[in-house]
Amino acid sequence: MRPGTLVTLAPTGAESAKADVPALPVTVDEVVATARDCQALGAAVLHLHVRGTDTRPTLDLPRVREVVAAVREATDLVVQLSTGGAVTDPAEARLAVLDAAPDAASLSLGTVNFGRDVFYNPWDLIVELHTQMQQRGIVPEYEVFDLGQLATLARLLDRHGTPHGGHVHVDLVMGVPGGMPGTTAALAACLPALPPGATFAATGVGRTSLPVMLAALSAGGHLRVGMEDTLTYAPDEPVRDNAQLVARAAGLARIAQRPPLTPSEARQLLGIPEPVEVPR
Ligand code: KMH
Ligand code: ZN
Repeated sequence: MRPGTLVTLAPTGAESAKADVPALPVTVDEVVATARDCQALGAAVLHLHVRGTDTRPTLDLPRVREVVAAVREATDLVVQLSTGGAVTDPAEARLAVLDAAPDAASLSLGTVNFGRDVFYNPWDLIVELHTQMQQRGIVPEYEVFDLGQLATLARLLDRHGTPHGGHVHVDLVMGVPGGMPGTTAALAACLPALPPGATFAATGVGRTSLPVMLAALSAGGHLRVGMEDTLTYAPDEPVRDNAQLVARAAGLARIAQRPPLTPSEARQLLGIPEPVEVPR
């Protein structure tokens, strides 16, 4: 496979309110338009948190299925549903999003303080998500908020086997208040703890977005960007839209001489089969 960068778009998240951030895509049409624009700019994977018609985060299954179907119809992106949800979501509802049969899903590897909240990820939930994804043919992206969670990943793979698709892909989520900082030193500390053969992406929350992106590229890593994590493009300059963030990431990937992977190449990398062709 050619050297390239997997660009994952995380357009919405569960933390920001539409009233505070009008550019946040929350309706089906807004999510689809964002996904389409960002695919054209170099995104290959969509990390998706769904919002209800009231614009608030929801794990309501019919709504999740509706958004997944709409994105699939309009784009070729790998659809990766969040099983992290919002900090208030119960474990059962987070597991139930797997019923929407995404290509991939996030799997957070440990409990972490999340600002003033706690993002709750006990061992039994981690194992349940990992096992259910294996059984359902869903490829996990392991979300790592702190160095010790990579030891949890090693234990998980050792005790419960490799994920569906056979490839381990990790996203280092850096700069969450309560997790590891978004610094080159923290990213470098994670590298020796990655499982053999694993690939990694990195995401820097808030003002750590740019330094984490540069550190990840310099270490051969992939990128996740989007308004889930970043609402300020530069000091005193709010992000205009998700496309602005994807364009910057794709540009840096080209400068690094590892241009963005296509969705098809992303599937190859992650061990996800091509979707069944639906005429559009
Ligand atoms: N919304 C955060 C509490 C994930 O999507 O898997 C958790 C999160 C991680 O965003
Ligand atoms: Zn997320």
